Amino acid sequence: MEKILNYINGELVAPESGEYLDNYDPSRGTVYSQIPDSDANDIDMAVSAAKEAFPLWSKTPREERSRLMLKVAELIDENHEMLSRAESKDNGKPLKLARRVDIPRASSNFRFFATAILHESTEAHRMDETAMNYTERTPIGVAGCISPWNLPLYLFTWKIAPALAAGNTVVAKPSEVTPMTAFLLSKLCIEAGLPKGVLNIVHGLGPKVGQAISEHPDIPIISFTGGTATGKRIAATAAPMFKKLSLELGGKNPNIIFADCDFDKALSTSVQSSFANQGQICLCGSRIFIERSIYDKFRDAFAEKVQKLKVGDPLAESSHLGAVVSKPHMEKVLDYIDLAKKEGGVVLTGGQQIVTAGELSKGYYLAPTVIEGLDYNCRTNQEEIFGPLVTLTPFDTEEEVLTMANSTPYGLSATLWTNDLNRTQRMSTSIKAGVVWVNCWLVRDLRTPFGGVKQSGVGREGGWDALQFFTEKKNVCIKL
Ligand code: TXE
Repeated sequence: MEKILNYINGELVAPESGEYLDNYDPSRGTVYSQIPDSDANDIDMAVSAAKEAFPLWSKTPREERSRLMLKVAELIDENHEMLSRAESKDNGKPLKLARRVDIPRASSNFRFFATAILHESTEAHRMDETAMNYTERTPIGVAGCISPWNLPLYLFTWKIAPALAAGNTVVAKPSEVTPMTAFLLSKLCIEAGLPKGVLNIVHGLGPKVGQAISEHPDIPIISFTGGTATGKRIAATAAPMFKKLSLELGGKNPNIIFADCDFDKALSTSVQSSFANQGQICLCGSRIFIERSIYDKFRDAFAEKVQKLKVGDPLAESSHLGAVVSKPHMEKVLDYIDLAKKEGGVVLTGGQQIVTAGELSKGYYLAPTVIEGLDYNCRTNQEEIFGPLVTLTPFDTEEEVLTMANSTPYGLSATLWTNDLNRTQRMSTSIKAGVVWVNCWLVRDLRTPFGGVKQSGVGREGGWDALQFFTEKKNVCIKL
């Protein structure tokens, strides 16, 4: 059985403990590889390597940093099919989704930041005849990067690429639930000739390895993507150490549909924004609010489309949904379906585990589920579920739907369907979220800011903001 290894100081090494954890293929419910059960000792080794590599890497000319990162992007593209299959096997997502989204975005993350650093500028401020000020931006040191299981390589590279491009060295921890593509990336980094110690990847459990990153005195900056509860724990550890933090956390995103929308576009995109990646994208629109005059028409058409979605083998071209990422996560979503029923919800379609015969019989499959009739304030509509479950709620006025949309502890993204320009401006200004999509969903330009408000996190990642996050700003004031 394949053993995943840590990538420390340019080499693939076993964990100090010699201990390993089982890694599951969620589509078949079977153990298919082993991951290092690393601990603080492995993080200490990784930090030493990263510290040693920092002086040279931070002074490596941008063109050279860019060249190496573009080589990694090129190798990701060359290994697109192998990485897509690994991603699908580790996460349970349809292979076609990994091919179309996850892996191309991983290489574009490296490509974007490898070229962004070649065009960076800074600022100067002249004080008449008194002084000239200029802003100097420098890399910070060893950056800690911790990522989740839902878009494994996509979000892992989203942190690593800007950190490296800015001239930091990195100690990174992928989710223990989906470690494989991070392991494959380390092999590609070796092949690309990334200098040793520049990037270090340590596998293992969050409370052990992730916590060791949060509390390590020689990691002054941490970029985290994951659940809000975990974000709180990281902040509690890192804040008293005055570490620089970027926390991309949970979401419970409203999808608001007005009667004047392009009905067919709103309908088809809403199926996507509800169930892509089995609903395991923090940007999914899990609460759908529909203007009352079109509620019945939308509800019936939506439920009919969802009912036709095929849940099955992630490797099958015909599958729209694959397996959810783990047995505990499947049980968590099933618990929420039970809760929704107790809170008065009516299941329009789905609501159950899907058990198929043959080799998929032990896989973690859930039917895409649509529920109506819940109060906007109930737990099902307030808590992040992060699975193939959405709720439908009618509304009459903009004020009413804004109250409901803004009622949760989260504020990550929102989707708005209307052709009324003034309403678009009113609503997008009043919605509490870091991203508002109008008549579209998940359209991303890496130059734009990305991140949530409230308990969806702090900091902005993606694009120029990420490069700013991974550098220190200094003002130099020169007497004229
Ligand atoms: O998160 P977890 P998961 C959120 C999504 C959902 C969650 C799912 O909303 O809530 O992420 O991902 C490590 N100290 N987003 O379950 O458990 C853990 O090992 C340090 C939002 O993986 O928080 C893993 O590597 N690290 C996001 C990582 O944290 C710890 C997009 C995430 O694990 C730790 C994607 C600890 N004490 C998912 N405990 C967005 N907003 O963009 C665990 N970890």
